[in-house]
Amino acid sequence: MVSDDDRIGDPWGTRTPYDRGTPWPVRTDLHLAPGLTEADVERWVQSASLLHSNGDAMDIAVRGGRIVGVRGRATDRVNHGRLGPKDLYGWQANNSPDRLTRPLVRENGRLVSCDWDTAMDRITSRTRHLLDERGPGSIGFYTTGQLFLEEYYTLAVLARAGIGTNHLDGNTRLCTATAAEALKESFGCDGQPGSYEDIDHCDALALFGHNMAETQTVLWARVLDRLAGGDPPALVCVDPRTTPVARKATVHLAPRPGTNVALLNALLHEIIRTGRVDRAYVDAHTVGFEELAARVEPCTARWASRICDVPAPGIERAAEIIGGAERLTSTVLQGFYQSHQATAAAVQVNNLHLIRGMLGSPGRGLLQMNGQPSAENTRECGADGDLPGFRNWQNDRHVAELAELWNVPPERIPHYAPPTHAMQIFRYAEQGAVRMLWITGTNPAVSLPELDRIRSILGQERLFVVVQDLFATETAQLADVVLPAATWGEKTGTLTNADRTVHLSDKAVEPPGEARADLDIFLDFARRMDFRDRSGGPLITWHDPESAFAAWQRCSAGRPCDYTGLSYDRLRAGTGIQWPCTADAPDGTARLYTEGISFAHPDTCESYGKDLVTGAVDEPAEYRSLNPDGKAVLKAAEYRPPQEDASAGFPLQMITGRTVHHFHTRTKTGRAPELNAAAPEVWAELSGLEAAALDLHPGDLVEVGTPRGSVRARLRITPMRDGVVFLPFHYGYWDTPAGHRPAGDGPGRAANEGTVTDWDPVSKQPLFKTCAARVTLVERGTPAARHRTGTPVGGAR
Ligand SMILES: Nc1nc2c(c(=O)[nH]1)N[C@H]1C(S)=C(S)[C@@H](COP(=O)(O)OP(=O)(O)OC[C@H]3O[C@@H](n4cnc5c(=O)[nH]c(N)nc54)[C@H](O)[C@@H]3O)O[C@H]1N2
Ligand SMILES: Nc1nc2c(c(=O)[nH]1)N[C@H]1C(S)=C(S)[C@@H](COP(=O)(O)OP(=O)(O)OC[C@H]3O[C@@H](n4cnc5c(=O)[nH]c(N)nc54)[C@H](O)[C@@H]3O)O[C@H]1N2
Ligand SMILES: [Mo]
Repeated sequence: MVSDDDRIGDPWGTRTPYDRGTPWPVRTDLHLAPGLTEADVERWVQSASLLHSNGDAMDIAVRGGRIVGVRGRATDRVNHGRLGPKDLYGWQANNSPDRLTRPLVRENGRLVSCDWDTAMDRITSRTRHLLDERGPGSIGFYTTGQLFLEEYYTLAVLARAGIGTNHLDGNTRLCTATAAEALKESFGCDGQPGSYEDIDHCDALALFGHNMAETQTVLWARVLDRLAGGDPPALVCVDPRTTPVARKATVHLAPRPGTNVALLNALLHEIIRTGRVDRAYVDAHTVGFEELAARVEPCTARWASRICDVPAPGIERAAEIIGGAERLTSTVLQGFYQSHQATAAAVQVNNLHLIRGMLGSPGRGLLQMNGQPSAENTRECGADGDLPGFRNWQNDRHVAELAELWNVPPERIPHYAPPTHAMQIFRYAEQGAVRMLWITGTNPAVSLPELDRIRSILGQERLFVVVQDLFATETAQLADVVLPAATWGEKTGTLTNADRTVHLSDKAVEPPGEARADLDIFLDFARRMDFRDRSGGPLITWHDPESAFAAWQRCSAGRPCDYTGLSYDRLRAGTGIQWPCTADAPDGTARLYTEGISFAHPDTCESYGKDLVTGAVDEPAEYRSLNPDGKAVLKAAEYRPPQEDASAGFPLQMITGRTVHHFHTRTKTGRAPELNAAAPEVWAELSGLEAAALDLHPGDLVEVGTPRGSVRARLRITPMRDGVVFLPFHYGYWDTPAGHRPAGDGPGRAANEGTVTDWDPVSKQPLFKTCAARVTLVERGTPAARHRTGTPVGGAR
């Protein structure tokens, strides 16, 4: 057992070095409430992390009916016992005294507590009224990447076949829409090609816009252990900031935000120029090479160095590492997905792997990462802008399969257009076409771009807003009905991490007060609405997590994300299991595409593809003629400059992101004392040179303004690109003295006051990492403030 002494200051814990191709050693991390030892724990209940997408398995410690700690599961394939700081301390939020314990309804402008019947009656009567008066298109659902698989599948069936609306999406739109889209563009279908074990085998590791050290601390510990062992991999980092990843990199490229496509085109150019292409692989498994080669032909390192403001020799060096690797593993995350030309850039990483034949064997791993713990399930189950089981909305046979499974006529399932994306659902609400919005497990009043607009949409009289959450969040405060939800540790369900590992999270304790599991709330709604199938039986035939899982297994059968070989019992046997898991592959599947490309055939594929620059949807016939045999598609994209770039009035570029100690809008981590104390207040980051040019010093109170809004924050000087300001997006208003943001108030605290309402044309993911800004002095810092904010908290950065 390892001591948990200072996992705030040292998020990754002690090193357990290992050599290439050997197993990653076990290290079991533990944290219990003060004064308790393992002997005091009455029960250990198996679970997995709900505070990132890594899927770290753990046991929850229970004593006296309460959660009193966590311990990493040594037998699990993902974390080999380790836990990160958010998991070690974050469970305390479950026990927080300000959890919602009863439903609330709005009466005379105020939210007042009520019983479940009253709250559910309000929802069902409004639903019925809208269905009669305006039809199913007046009802929208906005869900999350933080519920369980069983809950998403139930929600997808009740929304798509019960209500019959096309307006169901998740905050996964803000998170991993681009991962899904990039996989669909290259491989015809979503599904993570690689495995975390590729980290154990690779000789080169490239992280594209991924601050893994802070956002997947346990996976980063695995990388650190490889770096400390024999035969370590070369590390390439692409990030405008000198993150802890950059500090360990063999080559760190710090491009201007929004120029990822130019950089990647230059890397592809160099690899082709230096003859590093695996022609046999390209010929056997791909289409489109000639077009790609022609597109990147003019994209020399020198050309890219001018656009990205990165020295050409650095680009050449990175290309040598990537081009020379025998076993290349790459990860991609929000520095690509939330930046300009998101899908186009992420697809070029797929192209790097495809032209080098770096797929389907140990160490040849491509990881288009996820962010949220169950974002994968939102996508699989069709609770986002996809149909369940990675089915293709443009393929009538796929829609007919769902109709048969649910025993409804195919016309009941909307497929006249792509499932509506979240930004469009909010637009419809703004215009008055959507009149009811049911929000589960997400806090858009802090996490969506341009918050003044979001608050005014949610605050409209004519829009009926339902919010299902643990706390009275900024969003809940704008709701008409608030439903108190149970969460992790208080309900049972499964969740699938970024490398397709399915974990079971069991119920350890009762939820507080009258809070209920999201699954139970959805089932109750379906019952009250009396949704029927075509034979007059109930549309939803399951009644608890395990029966919901079985229903999902039937839906997944024969699809890429096939769960038919799994069961709750098997998931209780020691480790999570990677899908597809079937009778033929009972132990799961480490890597996809071990023998060529499997899901891109026109009859099977989830998507026929889109234009990478405009996002225009390709027709089935186009796809069939381009890719009749279902190979991988090498899609080229030209670089286009960002729409909103630095200008005279707003001379800097603003990027936003995360810190190791907080999760999103801090509803959980802000209530864990150790985590909150480590980063209690918003700050802004500038490079030393940039700060000097603006005559600013660490600890100064500054205003970061964009054309849409502004934030006040203390300044930190950190090593990063000049010309860029960074804001963490974690801070909202629930823990300010007012508890909310007063209307018409001046500068705020949330980074999204200033971000832009714009999205990638292909994945529709908002651009949280590309807009123009200015930084001005509000008040000089005192020496104390300087000391507090001048150096990064806890040594983590
Ligand atoms: N501690 C912590 N961990 C988390 C979360 C959390 O909130 N806190 N959230 C989870 C979730 S949902 C997600 S989605 C992931 C996100 O995980 P990450 O993607 O690792 O996190 P971010 O900080 O959003 O962005 C990563 C990096 O992108 C860089 N970047 C910004 N603009 C550009 C650009 O134009 N080009 C390039 N190349 N890089 C750029 C930023 O400098 C930043 O360091 O983390 C997960 N894990
Ligand atoms: N500027 C900027 N904005 C961003 C990003 C960025 O990098 N920069 N990143 C984007 C990304 S990647 C993401 S993922 C989003 C995250 O944005 P949000 O999803 O809005 O953030 P969270 O704070 O995770 O909100 C989750 C909510 O669900 C509640 N909750 C937790 N567990 C449960 C449960 O079991 N049931 C129910 N019903 N509720 C539960 C929590 O209390 C919380 O209120 O933010 C996006 N916004
Ligand atoms: Mo995310």
